[in-house]
Amino acid sequence: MIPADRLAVDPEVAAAIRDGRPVVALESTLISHGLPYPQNLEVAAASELAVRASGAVPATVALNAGRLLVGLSAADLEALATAPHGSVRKVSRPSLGHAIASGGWGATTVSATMIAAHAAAIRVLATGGIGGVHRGAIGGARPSLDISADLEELARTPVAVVCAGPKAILDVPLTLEYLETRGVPVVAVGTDEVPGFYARGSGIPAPISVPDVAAVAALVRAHGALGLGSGVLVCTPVPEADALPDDVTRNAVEQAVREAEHTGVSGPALTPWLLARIAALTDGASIAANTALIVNDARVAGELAAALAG
Ligand code: PSU
Ligand code: MN
Repeated sequence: MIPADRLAVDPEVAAAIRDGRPVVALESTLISHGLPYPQNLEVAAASELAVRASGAVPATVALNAGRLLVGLSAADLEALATAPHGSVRKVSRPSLGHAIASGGWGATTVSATMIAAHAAAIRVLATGGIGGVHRGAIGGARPSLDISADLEELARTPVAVVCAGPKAILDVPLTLEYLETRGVPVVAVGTDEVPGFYARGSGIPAPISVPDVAAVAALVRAHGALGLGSGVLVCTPVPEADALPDDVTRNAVEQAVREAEHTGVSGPALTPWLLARIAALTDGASIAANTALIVNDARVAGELAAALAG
């Protein structure tokens, strides 16, 4: 458990949690490492508004001066979004202790945001796309074994994470296998396919499919009541109007992954590198899809939190 002196919960967020009103945690790595300025700041603000429009209180999570902040001010969001490249750490479970000890700003990935949310008794989190099993992680001449800490966190921390599917840069079938092995339910809302991040579909049947957010809430409640300890991965497709054409995505992702191999970029730097490269290869079209799906996820997460609180 995170000690109280390492956790700073914003007063509005704390009051909502205390009163049993709906709250949604929002991760911040997509602000510092996932999107360029000014789109990162726009999407952070729009996500908070989308959560509010759904009747919940937003709590963007980050780390500063040795404490996990649950709920950021507008000035905090701006500081994160405009920080010079490389000055904000990307913080996940393995790097959380070091980041706290070192001070300075840190942006939380899904795994670190889940830890903070759980410590603050927040049950719902929104992101763009979760991390997962990277292409080439398993098999091939030299497997990288690059598997996101997000997956292990979902296996051990009871928070519902709303996303638009695993990121398209990943090996999506292996990511789903990993989640199944580790006991994480993956539920798609309003579609039979696993949502494909930039695209509405992935061609992969969803392990669980439900018609609407009310049904997700029933699943999350039942899963939680069993005390199994794991989270739930909720996948909702990018809005139709904002989706990227399948061939555009496929070509850009394949080229970016090939270039990453040649360049030798690896570890926590890999995902931000790939997202930035895909943005360049698609002339920014991927950024428009990414921002739209993030805000949509925040909206759905707000509805889910409201349904769980009601
Ligand atoms: N969704 C996005 N953009 C992002 C991320 C999610 O649309 O940048 C971030 C999340 O913070 C997620 C992280 O936890 O990418 C995964 O990084 P890695 O593959 O290094 O675990
Ligand atoms: Mn990794």
